[in-house]
Amino acid sequence: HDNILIISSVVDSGSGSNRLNNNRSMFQIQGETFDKRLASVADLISQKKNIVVLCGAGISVSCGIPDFRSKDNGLYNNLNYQELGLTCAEDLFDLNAFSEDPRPFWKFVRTNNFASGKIAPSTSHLFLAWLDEQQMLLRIYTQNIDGLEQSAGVDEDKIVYAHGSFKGATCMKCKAKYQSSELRLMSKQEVPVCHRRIAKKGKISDNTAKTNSIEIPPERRSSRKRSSNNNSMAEEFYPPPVEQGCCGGIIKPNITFFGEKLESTISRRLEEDYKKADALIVMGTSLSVAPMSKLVGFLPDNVPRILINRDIVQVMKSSTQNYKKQDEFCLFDACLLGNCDAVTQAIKAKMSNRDAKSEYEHYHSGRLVTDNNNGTWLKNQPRESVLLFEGALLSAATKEEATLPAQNVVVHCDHCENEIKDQIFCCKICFDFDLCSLCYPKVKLTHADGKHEFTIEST
Ligand code: CNA
Repeated sequence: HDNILIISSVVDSGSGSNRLNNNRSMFQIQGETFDKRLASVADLISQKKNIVVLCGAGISVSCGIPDFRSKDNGLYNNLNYQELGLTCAEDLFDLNAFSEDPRPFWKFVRTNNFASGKIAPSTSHLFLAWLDEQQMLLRIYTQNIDGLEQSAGVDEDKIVYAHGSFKGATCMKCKAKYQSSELRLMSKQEVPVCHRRIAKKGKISDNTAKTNSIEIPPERRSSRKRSSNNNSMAEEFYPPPVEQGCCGGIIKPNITFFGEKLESTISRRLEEDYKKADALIVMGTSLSVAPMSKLVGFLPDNVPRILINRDIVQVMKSSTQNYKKQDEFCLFDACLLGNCDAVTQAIKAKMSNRDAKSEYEHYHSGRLVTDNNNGTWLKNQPRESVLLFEGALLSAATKEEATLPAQNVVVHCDHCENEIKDQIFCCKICFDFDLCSLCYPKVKLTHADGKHEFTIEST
């Protein structure tokens, strides 16, 4: 699990679903009209006191921060990576690429004001703050690194930054910690470097040598190939000069790059929340980055799951952690497809029982998916559970775009930290705990006092 895993595309699961077929208690969207079905979703949310939210880049798109994978405006399709000095857009958040040359990343951060603290939260962020105010929110697991949930007013304790945030930074060399206010100033430099004084005599940064390049163990290095002939910034990177006696190490914001471990506290927190969660709202995420994508399958089956996204997304059943079985999918109890700002505004209006026209006009153009009979419906998601809002994209549900996710999965043993190359022993209880065949025999006895069962998978 240790690395963030990329599952490249949404998958169509063929017929049937675990949740529907097993007759588990499932929330039914009631009503013949769009308005009644929306009210039904709003009613459901209103009754909950411990809502878990899993959110992603989509909720910050209206703040001017592009997501990764949207075909129209997403970074992966639109980033001028060559101009930045990268081989591909995915390298922007790749630890190996950053360690080789942090300039593209920092240039991107400056251009997009990531560390500036100047970006205002969206209606969707404010909706989350409102849920918190109503004491309905148990936790937000955000994959976003922009910190806008907190800017919107959500209590800090209610937010888990699954992939870290710009609220702090660390020197890669001496591990000195920097606060967001310091990071804000430092991020104006081409590459922020550590200005902490070195206490004792030792290595002092020398700008003629790569003394402050980031050290990452070879096994964590990405296998992605880089071209040698890229572009304007392709000349060798040397750390900027630093004052004598200062560390000079490269500063890395406290965000999780591809190729890095997620903090184990995230899994522990989720395991605690498991017992309390009474609803799950998934917002603005393609669910293509594991392990967070597994949260949807991890929560108990009787927890209603609501999707707010431009398109339908699906994930594999994660409790078995079986990435290869096509037929193990979780379905959402309701899919509210469209721009999440319009959707959240509509839900909030319904929950507040307000019918002022101005509140309604954002979603009065809303439709039931049954009104939209174009194309073959390929997803398992029952049509009656899908509501369409402004900005909805149905193509993923009606076009056979992908059948299987690319198995670009790297799993590391939670004990020895080596990459698992053969069998993976996955804990059935923990959110994200895997062992290799060498560690399994000894660790299974100590892990949770030997009380947790494991399943076996092959890589
Ligand atoms: P993604 O894979 O790019 O998916 C975004 C999803 O949001 C897609 O399914 C879109 O259809 C949907 N979407 C886009 N715009 C809207 C909208 N206005 N309303 C509703 N839905 C919308 O991004 P994920 O978050 O799933 O991937 C996780 C990555 C993205 C994390 O590691 C993040 O760090 C990373 N990321 C974060 C930010 C940020 O912090 N704002 C920006 C870009 C990428």
